[in-house]
Amino acid sequence: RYLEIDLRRACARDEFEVFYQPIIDSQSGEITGAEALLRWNSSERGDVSPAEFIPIAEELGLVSRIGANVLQQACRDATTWPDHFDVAVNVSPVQLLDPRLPQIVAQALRESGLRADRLELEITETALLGDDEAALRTLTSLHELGVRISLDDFGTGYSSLSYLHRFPISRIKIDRSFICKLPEDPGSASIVRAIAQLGESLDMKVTAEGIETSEQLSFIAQQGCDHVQGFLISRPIPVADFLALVRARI
Ligand code: G
Ligand code: G
Ligand code: MN
Ligand code: NA
Repeated sequence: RYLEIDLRRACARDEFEVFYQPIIDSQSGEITGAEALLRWNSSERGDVSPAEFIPIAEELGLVSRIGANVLQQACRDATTWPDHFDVAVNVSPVQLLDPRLPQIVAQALRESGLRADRLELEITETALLGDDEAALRTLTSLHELGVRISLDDFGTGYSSLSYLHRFPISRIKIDRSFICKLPEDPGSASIVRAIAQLGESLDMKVTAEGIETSEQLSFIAQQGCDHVQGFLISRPIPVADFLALVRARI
């Protein structure tokens, strides 16, 4: 009940933390960066999933503020990583339509000193649906800053594939619903293969999400997906644990 009240209080008290899920190169197995995933440990409710509170933050007009904090934190954290590592930050559809987003991103980069090409913003196909002129303007500004845009949860939205060449997108992230039945399910295997080929022919990188088994990892590596992430490699973890993992693997 009254998630709204708790969420406003959480913003004021800054009860959020950014976790990181490592992303590896599918061929070499080396860590190449991480995806930032927001965590809310509420004093009243315990852990609340962003899948639950982000939609409410959007309704309440809090998502740009929460999102700006995630961007600042992620950029700052990434400056403590090896300097070829990337950091990916999720951007909600409402945030994408906020005309201040390019300034917010530019400020996070300036204040942290992070190179723009180390930051990747993950958007969903849904974000490109409504007012796509506004989305195009924003994405063009972000692209001009030097940050990269990736298409998250690919294959689950109502995407017309025309988006892929109209918008400055440099990566496709295959949704984990296509990964979870691999390698046995022939339908999933065909879809994954097709998306990998689509990425290659459009000169986009491809990441497979939700890798949970070594069989899935080897299948994906054979299909030409560039990067993978999933519980097999690591769950999302606090930044200190991410750094410890990185050091342990070097
Ligand atoms: O990590 P987890 O499974 O709890 O994430 C659930 C959902 O919340 C995912 O769809 C993920 O993209 C989204 N999410 C996680 N962190 C953020 C964030 O910082 N901003 C936005 N907009 N969404 C996020
Ligand atoms: O929508 P998005 O792709 O940003 O969602 C990321 C979410 O997926 C995070 O909440 C993360 O916890 C979850 N996730 C990451 N890897 C795995 C995995 O291997 N299996 C499952 N079930 N969820 C995962
Ligand atoms: Mn994501
Ligand atoms: Na996804």
